[in-house]
Amino acid sequence: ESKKDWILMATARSPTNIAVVKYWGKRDEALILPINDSISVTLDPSHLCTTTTVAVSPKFDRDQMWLNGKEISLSGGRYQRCLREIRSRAGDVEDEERGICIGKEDWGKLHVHIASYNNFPTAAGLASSAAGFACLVYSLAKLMNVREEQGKLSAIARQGSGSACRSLFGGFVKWEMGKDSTGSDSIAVQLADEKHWNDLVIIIAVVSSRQKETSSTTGMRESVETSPLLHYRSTEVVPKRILQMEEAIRTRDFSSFARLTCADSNQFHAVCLDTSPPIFYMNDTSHRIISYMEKWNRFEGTPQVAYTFDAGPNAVLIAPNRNVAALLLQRLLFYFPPSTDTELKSFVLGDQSI
Ligand code: 2P0
Repeated sequence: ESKKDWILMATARSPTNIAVVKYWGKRDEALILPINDSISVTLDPSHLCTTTTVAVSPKFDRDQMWLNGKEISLSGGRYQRCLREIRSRAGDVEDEERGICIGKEDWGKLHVHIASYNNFPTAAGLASSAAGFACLVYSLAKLMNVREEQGKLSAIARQGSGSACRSLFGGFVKWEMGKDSTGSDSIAVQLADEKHWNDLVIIIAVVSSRQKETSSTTGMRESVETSPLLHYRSTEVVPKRILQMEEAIRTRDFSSFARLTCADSNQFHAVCLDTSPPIFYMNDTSHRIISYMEKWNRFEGTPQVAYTFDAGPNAVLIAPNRNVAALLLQRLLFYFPPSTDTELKSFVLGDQSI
């Protein structure tokens, strides 16, 4: 057996996250620095997650990556930046049993193979870049023995995709926009872990699995360039809303949490409409879901469910507990029978599943 036959691997799994105070707009496109803070909930890792295995071997002659079994190009700036940032922080790795010894100076000469899988259909129109880059950065850091705090790793994942920095933590997570021009303080911090409020139930109604027409990256660039509402939102609205949301999460105040979540989703889509040319992410079914939820909440007097929509028509619905979630599912199935274009998926925070 040749001395060059060894291979070393690491595997990681990262869930996606759903923003309740949204990130929309960059102040630095290359470093992916946002114009406001954002807050998200990380989903249970058994749903909507990416699993990535990274391997290193002296036999590999170039970096290569496969997504769901199909080779994809690593030549994009975002992949290159993540790889470079991790390599520059690589440590020594020793496997005495197998006689493998990699000094930190060796990592620049070694190539990696990356195999990544999403446990949900990529075509389902659900965000995959957040889980994907979080998982890539975390698995590479493990392989290369990078001894950085999770916050530092989040700043690297951020350079792959902004929302990815928030998937490095479970529970409720804040992405602090930071002040620094290098992005060193634009990092994710955990506000509360996944046990803090684990009776919340998140239901994702897949309204359409069509690929969105305007990518988030392009959409937010156009909003920054043309929307006066976005400027007002990022300077006047979000700073206060972040404080209120932190308080609602800390005290598990579902009414406030739901009001803030819905208001923020609606303002984000208002910004999209305020962009020139306007961007439409929601469709008629999305609007019908909002009307229905608003009616239900108004009828009960206090919010029973929160809704939020990202850069697409799919609804993310949050119920305070399993009883309300069951009622919600029942009603959704009545108003939007699965024979139409709405497909229901349920996701639960914590271990249980309905
Ligand atoms: C969010 N979205 O906070 C917001 C809400 C979509 C709507 O983060 O250019 O894929 O890679 O930084 O992270 C989607 O944007 O964009 C997103 P890039 P990303 O979750």
